[in-house]
This record gives sequence, C-alpha cells and structure tokens, in this order.
Amino acid sequence: MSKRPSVVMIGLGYIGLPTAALIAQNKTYVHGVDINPSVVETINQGKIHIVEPELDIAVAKAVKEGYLKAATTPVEANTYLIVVPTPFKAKNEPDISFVEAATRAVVPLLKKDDLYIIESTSPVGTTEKMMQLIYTERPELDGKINIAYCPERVLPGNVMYELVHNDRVIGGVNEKATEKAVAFYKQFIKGALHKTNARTAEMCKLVENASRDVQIAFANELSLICDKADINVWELIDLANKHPRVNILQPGCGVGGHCIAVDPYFIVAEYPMESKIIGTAREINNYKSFWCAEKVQTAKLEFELKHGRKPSIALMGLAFKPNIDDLRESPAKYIAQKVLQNANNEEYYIVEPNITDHKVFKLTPYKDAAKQADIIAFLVAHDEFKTLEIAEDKVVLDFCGVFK
Ligand code: SAJ
Repeated sequence: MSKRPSVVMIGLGYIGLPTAALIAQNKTYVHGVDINPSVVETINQGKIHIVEPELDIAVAKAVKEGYLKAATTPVEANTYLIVVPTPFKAKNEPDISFVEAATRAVVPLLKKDDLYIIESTSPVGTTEKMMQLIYTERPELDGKINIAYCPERVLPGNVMYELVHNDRVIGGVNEKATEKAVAFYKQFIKGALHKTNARTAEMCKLVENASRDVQIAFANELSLICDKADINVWELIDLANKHPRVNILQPGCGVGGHCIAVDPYFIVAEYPMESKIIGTAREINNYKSFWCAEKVQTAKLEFELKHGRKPSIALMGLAFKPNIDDLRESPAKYIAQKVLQNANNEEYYIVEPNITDHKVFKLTPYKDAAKQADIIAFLVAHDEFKTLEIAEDKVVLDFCGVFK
C-alpha cells in the first residue's frame, strides 16, 4: 500500500469485504483485517472466499489498484469499522466477544477525532459498552472519539447493489458522532442516511429482522393448519393477498441464515417478558423444520407399507434460501441431518446444486436424484428444481412451493 489507510475494516466476511471493496472503489485506502490468514492471503491475491455476485470484480480491482490490502492486524487510520459476527451462546444469548476483541485491537491505535463505527448486529447497549471500554483503556481520549452504530441491511445475493442504494440508519453516542458517521457514509452511499441515537439504531436492525421472522412464522403456521385442513396453502395465500391490505409471505421448511434466525433472540434474551410474539415466531419457524423432517419419516413408512420395500429418498437443497450457496443456520441442512439420523438402510440422495462438495454430505446432481428417488422432498426452491419433470409414480413433498 502506497499511502496510509484512511479506513480500517475489522472483519472481511459477507458484509465487511463488500463494504471494504465499495469504499476502496471510491479511491479511499482501506486496510482490511481478518483473523483467518487464508482469507487475508486470498484477498491479497485479488480473489474472494465467499460467493456474491460482482464482488470478485470489485475486490480484484481494488487490490490491483492498491486501495485495498488485507492483514491479520490493524494499523493506524482515521476511521475504524467493526464488521465481525455476533453469534449467540447457549440459551440463545448474544455473544459480543468478537466485537469486544475487535475493539480492543483498535483501542491502542485511536487518536482524537477518529471515527469508530460498529456495523455488526448487536444487542441494544453494545455501542455504549464499547465506548466505556475505549475510554477506560484510553482515559486521555474521553469524549474525543466519534462513536456510532450503523447496521447494514443488505440481502445476500444482491449485496453490491443494496450496499450503495439501501437507506441506512446511523446512530451516534452524541450528535457530533452521528454527523461524522453520516459524512463518512455519504461518500459511498446513494440511499438516504437517517440520523438517530446508537440504541435506536441497534434496536432498529433487530426489529427489522424480527418483523420478517414474525411474518414468515405466520405463513408457516398457515401451512401447518392447511395441511390438516386439506387446503393448498400456496393457493390460499395467493388469494388472501388479492386483498389490498394483506401481504402474507411464503411458508418454507423453516427460517435460516445468520440474521433472521438469530437476531430476534437478541431482543428476547434482553426483554423476555415483553417479547412474546417475537419469541413464539422463533419457536414456530424452528418447529416447521422439525415438522418437515417428521413428514419425510412418515412418507418413508407409508411407502414401505404400500410397496413392501424400502424407498429411496432425494433431499433437494441444503442452502438456507433459494439460489445461494450459504448453509448457515439452514433449515434444509437441519432436516437432512435429522432425516439421516433416522435412516434405516434406505438409499439417500442429497442435492445442493450451488456447491460442488460438502465435507459431511455426499452430493448427487439434482436431475439424477429426481430420476432415481422414490420420494422427493423439496427443501429449498432453487430455480433449477422448477424445471424438473417429475414422473407420476414419485412421492413429492414440496415444502417450499417449487411447484406451487
Ligand atoms: N423465507 C421464508 N419465506 C419468505 C421469505 C423468506 O421462509 O417468504 C426464509 C428464507 O428461505 C430463509 C429466511 O427466511 O431461510 C431468511 O431469508 P430472507 O431472504 O428473508 O433474508 P436474509 O436472511 O437473506 O437477509 C435478511 C434481510 N432482512 C430483511 O429482509 C428484514 C436483509 O435485508 C438483512 O440485511 C439480512 O437479513 C441481515 O444481514 O440482517
């Protein structure tokens, strides 16, 4: 790198790396930090370690032109962005230890007027906690660092577009910090920048995902009711949505991903008595995956009774949603594991067209699986599956509306 970086980005994952590439595209020097040396090496070669459309081109260009460099430790800059994961621990409590470790790594580098921003999804109060940590470690800087929270809201698969065009909510620990953070994002972002305080911005991120989780839970609950009532849930939702003020989402085999299946717990863990709908929605969406696994089990037994032989079973899709390769918190993966735990010498075909191989599952091409299996359970509505022609004699379990 020819110049001192202006921005240090801690965490080069699904959000950190695209954000670093976007900032670098604007000819700002970015020093990206990741604890994983192989990620650092990959990026410094101008390559990427995740699948996201257009990210490869942006990273290759930024690295080639010298605006993006990766390392395992931070260096001095003017702006520090914390974009590390916040998983949850036992009992669904949020784990902010990565945010804390990232903060501790930059504390010695901070100087008066620097900007420190957390983007990681965080429980309410995290930004204030990190402020206390910073000023406890560096009392001479008390009140002199601009500290803010600004969550991302991009949809995996469309990150490079949404990073630029989505609105952002920006909350500082005081007005000056908010203004400084807004000025920073204004350089790269075309969406509107909405100002608030840090606590509201933290809660806003959690509420956005909890809201979607609750809405999907409603659709999943309908799918359970309709199964008993012998009503096609897809047709039902389609018809109900003709009402001008009704917009029901789609049922599936559960809710996955690292955001919607996780973030609502950050609210429930902190406010258990007040967040009844949010907590119940999580339970419904988790139960839906269990229910799907049970349905496969029942179909197996029915087949055996009817045909006097064991069926072969295709499990179609492992990703957490259609047309991506991301298996994090995937309900389809959970169902596949559960079904295989109950295996009793049946033949299984596990399918995931978006990945080439998996360390646990032996993968079968989707057309072969659909041809060979007696029972075909659709766990993810990947586009490829919609083109399949399924023979009449197959038992089809369409949990996600592939053929709706
Ligand atoms: N799903 C359904 N039915 C639906 C829609 C989704 O079952 O009608 C399922 C999907 O199959 C998947 C899960 O929900 O398992 C989540 O998928 P998603 O597409 O709703 O969301 P994510 O997890 O890819 O991204 C979400 C987005 N948040 C909202 O839409 C409120 C995204 O904007 C956030 O940036 C992202 O979480 C995040 O990082 O927080």
